[in-house]
Amino acid sequence: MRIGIIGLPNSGKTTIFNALTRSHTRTQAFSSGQIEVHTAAVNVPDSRLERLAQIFPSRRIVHAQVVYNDIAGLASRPDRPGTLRGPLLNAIAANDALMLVARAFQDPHVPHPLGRVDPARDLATMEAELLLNDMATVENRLERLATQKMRGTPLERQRMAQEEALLKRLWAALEEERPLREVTLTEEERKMLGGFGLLSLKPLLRVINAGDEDREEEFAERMGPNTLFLRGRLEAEIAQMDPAEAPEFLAEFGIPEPGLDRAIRRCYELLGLITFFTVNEEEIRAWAVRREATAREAAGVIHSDMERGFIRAEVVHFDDLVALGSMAEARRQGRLRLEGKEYRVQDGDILTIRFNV
Ligand SMILES: Nc1nc2c(ncn2[C@@H]2O[C@H](COP(=O)(O)OP(=O)(O)O)[C@@H](O)[C@H]2O)c(=O)[nH]1
Ligand SMILES: [Mg+2]
Repeated sequence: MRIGIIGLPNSGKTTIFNALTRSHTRTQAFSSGQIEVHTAAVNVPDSRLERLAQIFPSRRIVHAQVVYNDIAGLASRPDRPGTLRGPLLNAIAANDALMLVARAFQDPHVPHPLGRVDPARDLATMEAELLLNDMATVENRLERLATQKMRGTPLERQRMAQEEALLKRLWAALEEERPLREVTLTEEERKMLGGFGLLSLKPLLRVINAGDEDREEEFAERMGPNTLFLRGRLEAEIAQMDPAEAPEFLAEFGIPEPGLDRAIRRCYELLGLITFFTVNEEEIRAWAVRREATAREAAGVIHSDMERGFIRAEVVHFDDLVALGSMAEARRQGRLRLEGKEYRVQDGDILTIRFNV
């Protein structure tokens, strides 16, 4: 899973990137406005892996991973929103979800590109920029279709007519200032739009980057859906600490759970992801798959050969295995089942895929 961190200059994107990835990327009070991308992968915390390691000793633990991209350069002139092109558009479009950072911290030493701290306005500004950008993308595509649809085979013309109808629907939503993620689309329509780099189609997590002394309650009424409250600088400092010392600081500042964990959990919810596990002779591993995925789809997350050659899955749920203590006991009690390709994978399932190639 790839998450793009975007926001106005000086909103604290790099600070939050550091907090969420335990990185040490330099932050700067005067942004250059240049396109700049920092990338880091982090393990998805999941204490069930450590528990499984007690049942299956001397195996390597492999976490699922999230990749964060800290992307500078969007809305470097918020007074004059532009249309994104080339590398910046590609850098944003390459993510599965976007994290939009809005500054809420006050600091006279850090200039605000719009003069005054106002996170609600900044979120609106940035979201409008994503919409405008999608309008330009849809418009370009419609113009190109208008000239192309006279040509081609009947089948090609039919496909282009379908695409045109779909794009007109998207255009209507954008004109009403509705982001494309609110438009109901079929799987097939999503595929059709896959390569277009439509930014408002991506799941969006809004992040309020507050000062060290701010409290979440103060922002409660301004926090819309899919909004995460983070004290970026504080969280970045805690993320650099010796893990043994961190709990005391978290308690002192009333942070129930580090931002790193909370952000990932919110992204899983936003993207509708669940976790399943595999165990073999060498490793115990966690994987992410969309909720409602079938056993066959889950196999495809591991390897495309496993999806193609899928025969069946042996399934035991983490809770059952932990309660019974071993695979042998789970088998004896009938909790280790054989499931077919249509089985809906549950969060916490441990899967062994049988397949042939
Ligand atoms: N006081 C305060 N300063 C912050 C906070 N978050 C970021 N900053 C400062 O704001 C400036 C810009 O931060 P940076 O993360 O580089 O913003 P970016 O341009 O969005 O990547 C830096 O000087 C940071 O130290 C915060 O929560 N509180
Ligand atoms: Mg930065």
